[in-house]
Amino acid sequence: MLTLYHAAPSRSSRIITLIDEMGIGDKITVKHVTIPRQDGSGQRDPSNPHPEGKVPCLDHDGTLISETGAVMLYLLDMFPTDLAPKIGEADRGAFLTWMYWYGSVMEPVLIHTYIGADYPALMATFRDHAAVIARIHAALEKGPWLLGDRYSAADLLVHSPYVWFAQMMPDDPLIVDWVARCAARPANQRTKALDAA
Ligand SMILES: N[C@@H](CCC(=O)N[C@@H](CS)C(=O)NCC(=O)O)C(=O)O
Repeated sequence: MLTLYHAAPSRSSRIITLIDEMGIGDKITVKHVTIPRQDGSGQRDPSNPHPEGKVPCLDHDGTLISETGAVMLYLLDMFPTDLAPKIGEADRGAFLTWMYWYGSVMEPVLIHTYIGADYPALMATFRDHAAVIARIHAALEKGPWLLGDRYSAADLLVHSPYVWFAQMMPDDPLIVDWVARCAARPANQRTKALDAA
């Protein structure tokens, strides 16, 4: 049995969108939990099994999967669709690179940039927002999606912070248009409506 612990809206909203895109809503139970919000509202939910009380968290028959990228890859491997290249397909390496780069480079860089943290060690480890933008821009020059002709879960994940962290949107028409294309997808719109409700 698969159970997703979700707080609306949050990083786990991307898993709701993925489930919708993949058409696997009947295979997963979604449990709504509360989380402490940065505005001081909300609180940790004792029913959420995530070790730090965060979302998303996926429970598969007692095994917990956390970290957005890992939850996405787990579902994409379990229920293969066109949303991800399969093992052995040409784009699999590029796809994995985007999925891991998002969590280990892009999100940290966005947060460091937003709070104005400017330390040589951060730059050496993660590079900066200009490097993040350059990487996305280079892919979209071949676009319209990160993997070229094919929309994938990498687009779903990588575009997302520019929607909820709009002040970080770069002044780059290629990226602005791509974020708008991703956000306009029906599954994204449905999640937005559900989160609002
Ligand atoms: N790196 C994690 C971050 C998860 C995360 O920070 N989720 C937020 C919601 S957007 C949360 O649960 N915050 C509650 C808390 O910090 O206690 C991921 O991508 O899954």
